[in-house]
Amino acid sequence: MDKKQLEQSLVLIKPDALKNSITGFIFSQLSEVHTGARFAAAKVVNVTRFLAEEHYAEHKGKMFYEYLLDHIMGKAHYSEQENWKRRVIAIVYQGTGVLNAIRSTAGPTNPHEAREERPGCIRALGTLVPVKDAKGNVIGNRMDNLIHASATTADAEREIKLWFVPDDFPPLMRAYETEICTTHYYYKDGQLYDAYEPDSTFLLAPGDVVWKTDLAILQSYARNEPVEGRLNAVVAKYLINKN
Ligand code: FUP
Repeated sequence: MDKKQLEQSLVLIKPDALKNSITGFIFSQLSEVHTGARFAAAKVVNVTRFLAEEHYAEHKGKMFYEYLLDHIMGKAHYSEQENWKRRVIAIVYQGTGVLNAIRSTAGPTNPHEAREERPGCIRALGTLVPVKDAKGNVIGNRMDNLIHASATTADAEREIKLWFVPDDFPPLMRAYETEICTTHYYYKDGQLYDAYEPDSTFLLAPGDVVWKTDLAILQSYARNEPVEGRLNAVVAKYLINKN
């Protein structure tokens, strides 16, 4: 398979789409006959703050950041009593030109603009929720825009490696280089361990397939060397649905 056919995009079907039961519509819009996109991997995820912060790291500090996290974590759409419904469906699509095809089917980020500019696109079915300050003045909007779709090849690589381990893909649908791990890794409270610690989470064992770039980060951390990349971004996917 050549590089072009290996182009991949991360799509997240967000809690507002699940709550409004339009998952089937979204799958239909994104299907291979419309976009040329094939399924490469998929999972149902209860999104923790840990994962949400990594996914939206570029928006940290912005006015809407906390609302964005509440949205992707399902807190904006499901109460504490229904916290088991707080999920997103994470899908990796693959095919020539999938990044543009999916972004185009999704439509503009802002659902109001989507309705004006691209009637019929997925995000045209979304809504804007006003964000208010302590005095009740509207200071911005939370965009309930139903899906996330990777914007660029660099974003796609970062996002896919954040949400998925290589074993989530059929071997021939892995778009990024992998390596075989040769040591044990466990994680607890921001620290990496090479043997089990009480309350730590198991990450990897010898023989496991790992993204090459992730392994480089883990090895640098373990050796106390300067690290290019964030440990949390490596660890997050191994913590998915673990607690
Ligand atoms: P996109 O690439 O289309 O997902 O858009 P952005 O990266 O610009 O925004 C990320 C998310 O922040 C989107 F889901 C929309 C949301 N957002 C808000 O909720 N309020 C804002 O004022 C701006 C963006």
